[in-house]
Amino acid sequence: MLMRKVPGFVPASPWGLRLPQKFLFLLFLSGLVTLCFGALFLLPHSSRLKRLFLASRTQQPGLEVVAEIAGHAPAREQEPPPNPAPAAPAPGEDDLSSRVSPRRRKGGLRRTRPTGPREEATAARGNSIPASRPGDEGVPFRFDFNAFRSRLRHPVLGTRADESQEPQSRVRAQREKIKEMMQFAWQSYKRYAMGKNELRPLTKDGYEGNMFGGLSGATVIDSLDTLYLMELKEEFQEAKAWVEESFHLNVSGEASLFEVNIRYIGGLLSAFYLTGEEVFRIKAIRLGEKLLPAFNTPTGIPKGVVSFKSGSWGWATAGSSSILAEFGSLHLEFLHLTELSGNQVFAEKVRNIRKVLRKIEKPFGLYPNFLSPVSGNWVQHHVSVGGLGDSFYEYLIKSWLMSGKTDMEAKNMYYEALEAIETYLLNVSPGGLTYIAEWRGGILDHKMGHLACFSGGMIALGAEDAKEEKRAHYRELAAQITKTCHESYARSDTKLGPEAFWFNSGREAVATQLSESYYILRPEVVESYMYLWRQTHNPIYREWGWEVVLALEKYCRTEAGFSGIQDVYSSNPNHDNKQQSFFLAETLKYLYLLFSEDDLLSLEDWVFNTEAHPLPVNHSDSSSRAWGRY
Ligand code: DMJ
Repeated sequence: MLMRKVPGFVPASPWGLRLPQKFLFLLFLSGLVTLCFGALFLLPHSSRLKRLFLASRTQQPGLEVVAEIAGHAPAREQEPPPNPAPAAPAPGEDDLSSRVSPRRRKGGLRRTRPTGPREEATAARGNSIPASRPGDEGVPFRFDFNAFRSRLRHPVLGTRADESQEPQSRVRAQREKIKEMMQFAWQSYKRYAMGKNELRPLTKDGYEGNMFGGLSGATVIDSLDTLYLMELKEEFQEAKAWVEESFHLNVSGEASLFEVNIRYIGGLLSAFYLTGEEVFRIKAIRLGEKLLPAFNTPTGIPKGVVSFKSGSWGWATAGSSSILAEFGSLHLEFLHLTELSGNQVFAEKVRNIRKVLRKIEKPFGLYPNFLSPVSGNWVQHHVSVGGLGDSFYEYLIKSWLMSGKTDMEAKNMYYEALEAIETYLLNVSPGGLTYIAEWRGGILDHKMGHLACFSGGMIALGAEDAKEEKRAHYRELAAQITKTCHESYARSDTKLGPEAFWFNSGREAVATQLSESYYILRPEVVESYMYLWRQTHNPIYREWGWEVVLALEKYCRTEAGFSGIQDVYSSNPNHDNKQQSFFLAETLKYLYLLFSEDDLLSLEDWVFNTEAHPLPVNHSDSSSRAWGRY
């Protein structure tokens, strides 16, 4: 013993210490214990020691969702530290499952969810998040990506048969040209606006807009799957790195529920299903959770605007009606959020929307564009297959297809709605052009918006599952509507189509005023060309698609990216200084698919959300989490 070797030391007790010395020793010992315990609180989040000792203070992820359903407001997210250092956890640490409390608690307890970039990066490395099915408490959720991939009927990127057989074919050169356009659009964005929502090519800077509640990088997220399928590998890695390092969810603005869903959630979901990279799955789910307060209305029909400031009920201030195309275009993404999280809340929210719509009386079987989320009644009788109504119909037929043809409710609603549209809105002009008019309480506006031109593709897509006696009719209807939309392009000086075109006073398929003559790089017409090509293989659709490519190059390409134009009837149009993110997500993707083999993102395996982000068809058995109830 050390003390026996000290000269002059006389032991005074069995422990060999005198009273003052004993006291000093105890004081030292208690100081040491206090120091060690206090240090635990100063350790980084990732510390194994901290998890071991403080586990009981950590709450179960996902509980804020439970609290929200119960009407409690989620806790305000913390701001991230400025210039946070990248997290460097030990191998095996930071799996979200390791932070799951073994017991679910009552009384509005909340987990500490990843908020800042550091926490998000940490969460993304984990491969499991907690399940929220009854009986699954504490069981970490895992999505079996390999099992999902093994169920696909075709390789994601196809077999590329034409390239091996016809390496120098015209179609290959056309496809390469479209790829070059994507590369140019991406590089311009990256150079002048990386991280902003969209590029302004004339002023060579970025633009955030006011639709995304403070979220940034819409172009990055919208581009991921297009870059991936075009095999622009370096660019895809740049986009992915930005999502990992710079896509932060701790924002507090007011956002469009619809736009965030179709662009961000849709883009992240697709990126995950294409690559299996966890960062996309985790961020999609976290962002999905941030959208849930929008559903806190008396009917459960979400308001159009969601406040990311936690807990606020924005619906009362956001106007009294919700828009059909907005609350009707959540179904595909929300089912996949449930599929990838195990959390039924997402699926329940959209099933409730369906239920409300199913019950409510429809004038002549038509769905008006505005509904009160408070009373659950239609607000006015304006019906449109263009803006305000469009993607609601699209999501019905795609819900049927995405469910692996088990969602009979969606199927019936789609064909019933289409019958009503045909009966009351469909017209043929004196010049023989078929178009879908807009309906205002029984009076028709004889116009079609550019947005309505997606309907050719939708009707083609739905034709195959219609009643036998209607199939040929729907194929023909799809072809006629698509031809009309092509006419709206062909009758302009630029060979690009206006925002809206009329069938009045002897003028057909043209805009009648300057305010409707602009083209903002929209995809709907080439979207229909793509579906009609896949259905018929009629070369006319590739010819028409190529006309669009040439027109985009001639009138929309600028030194620093692509821009919309203000007047399609001018041979020297002014630019609008905006490269819309949907140009990279949709327009270029649909063009590329039009010049590709049918098994590149085969329609047997994938449905495209309304922002052209591919989501997989459910090929699994009926026990699947999101589709189990059909
Ligand atoms: C896209 O964001 C989506 O296609 C949406 O459904 C309608 N508008 C734009 C493209 O025009």
